[in-house]
Order: sequence, then structure tokens, then C-alpha cells
Amino acid sequence: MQTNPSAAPSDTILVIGACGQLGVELTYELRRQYGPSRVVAADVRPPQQAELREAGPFELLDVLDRPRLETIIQQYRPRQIYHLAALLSATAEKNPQFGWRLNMEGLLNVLDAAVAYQVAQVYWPSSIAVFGPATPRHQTPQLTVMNPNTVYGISKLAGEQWCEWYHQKHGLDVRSLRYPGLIGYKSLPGGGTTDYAVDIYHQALAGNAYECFLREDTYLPMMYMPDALKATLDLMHAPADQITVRSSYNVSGMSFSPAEITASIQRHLPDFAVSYKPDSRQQIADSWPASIDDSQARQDWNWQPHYDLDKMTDDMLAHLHLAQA
Ligand code: AKB
Repeated sequence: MQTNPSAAPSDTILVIGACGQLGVELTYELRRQYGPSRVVAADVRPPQQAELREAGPFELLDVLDRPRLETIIQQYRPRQIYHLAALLSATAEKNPQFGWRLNMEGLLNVLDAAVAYQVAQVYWPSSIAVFGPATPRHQTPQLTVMNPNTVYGISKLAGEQWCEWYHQKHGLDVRSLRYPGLIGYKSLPGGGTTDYAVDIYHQALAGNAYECFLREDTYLPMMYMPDALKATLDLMHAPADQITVRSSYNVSGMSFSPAEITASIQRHLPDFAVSYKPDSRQQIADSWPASIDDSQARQDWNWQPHYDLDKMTDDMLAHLHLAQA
């Protein structure tokens, strides 16, 4: 790899996977905080949101294309990289080879290039999918049995260990969170097991009945997008000596079942009807925690979520309703 060590990192931030569910919202938030021209959005496909491509720089990038990644890093000399591109749990089960390749090789490309080009900080998301059927299901601790049985979970667990290795061997300031299911109104998820919790709001507001692919009593950890953005940026802004976990932090927002989110929506839309037809995603959900102990994140960098289920429902429905009007 050709590097130019004399070129100091600029104040630019590179977001890889900027068109995904989290990428869209994180790019908006980073541009709001740092100024649009300083945040380079990159993705393998062009953005659907005009705002993403028009408000600031956008680059087409397949993170598996190492020379292209290096060209972009040489061009912008980013100070931070947020590497979000991945295949999620349900999609990776259908395409295991590619899921492993994208999730692993993509991460290694970014970590390696970050060391070579002296990128000051890297952010990479892990997931509750690192846990497995033998993990304690309730209030799952930071450090515990981890035996993921999905391709996605296996790749996230391996990725966590790579992050720790790059920190220890190369001093790379790489930080990570184990996200639960993320719920937001500005972008849609794709290919995850927790996606129902976004879709259900869209169907409810459209006046449709909803057929849920998980059983009504399936509890999973979830988080509203404003909390996810806050957790991510709080972690990235924390002084390095407060970061005691270099694999990935447990973070928790709320836990609920499909029956509970239905009841929360029915407070606003009493006629909303939901039926249940569990598919292969049920097995994935059954192997994941029902709730998460995030005391390490609370202790190290003062993590605290703001949204519970009803507060999130009120906000989601209000915003989606406005978007419809
Ligand atoms: C998925 O369902 O695959 C993701 C996750 C929990 O990481 N939302």
C-alpha cells in the first residue's frame, strides 16, 4: 500500500455505508454538527435522498474495493471514519459467503487503511447478534458466553476481536457499540431481524393490518434513532482514557415484544390490527438477548437513553404523519 505519512489528516469525516438505515441519519447529524462540506458520504449505491448527495460530498464506494477506498482516503484525508457497510442478520443467512466477505474483509480494509493513513478515529458498529443461545437472555452482561449462530453474529464477534487487536497492536483509536434493533422515521432498515419494529409504524399509519414475522411474545432489545445517534457520538467524543472496552460496548434503550409495540400504537390508532406468522427470523430472534446490561457504558462515558416505548411511538407517529401530510 502506498501511503503519504507527511500529509496530516484533515478535519474531514468519512461515512462508509451512508445510504443505510443508520448511515443516512448519522450523516445528517454529523453534517449538522460539523458542517456539510466536512462530512463525506460514501456508499456502494447512489443515495435516494437528494439531501445526502446535494448537501455535501458524496462518493461511490464498494468497501471491498481496496484501491478505491485508498483513493478516497488520499483525496479527503479523513480524521474519522464511520464504517457502517454490512449485510444484516436475515440477509447474511441467505448469502453466507458474501455476508462473511463484506462484513469481515470490509472491516479489515478500513482498519488497515486507517493505520496506513493515520486516521485518528474509526467507528464500527457491532450488534446484539454477537450473543447466542447459551448467552444469559436477560440483562445480558458486557462479558459473558458468546456463541452466535448466525453468519452476521459470527462476523460481528470476529470484528470486535479485530478492533481490539488493531487497538492493541497498532494503537488505533477504534470504538464500537453493540446496537440493538434501531428504529427511526427518516430511513428504512433492510435485511434485519428487528426490521418489523419500523415497518409496523408505516403499516399502521397507512391504515393497513400488519402481519408480523415474529411471535407476539418475542422480546428484543431496541433503541430509538435519536438515542442511537447520541450513544454513537457520545462514545466518539469521550476522552480516550475513559474507553475501557475496545471490542464493543453493550448499549440498551428499551425492550419490548410485538404485542407491546402493537398496544403502544393502538393508543393512537385503536383499530390497528396485527397477526403473527413467524418465519425463519424467529429462530434468529430466539437466539438473541431479550434485554441488555449496559452498566459499563453508563460508567465509562455516562451513557443514558432518553426514549422508552411509548415516547418513541408518539414521536414516530407524529413524524411519519407529518411526512404523509
Ligand atoms: C438485525 O436485525 O440484523 C440488526 C441488528 C440487531 O444488528 N438490526
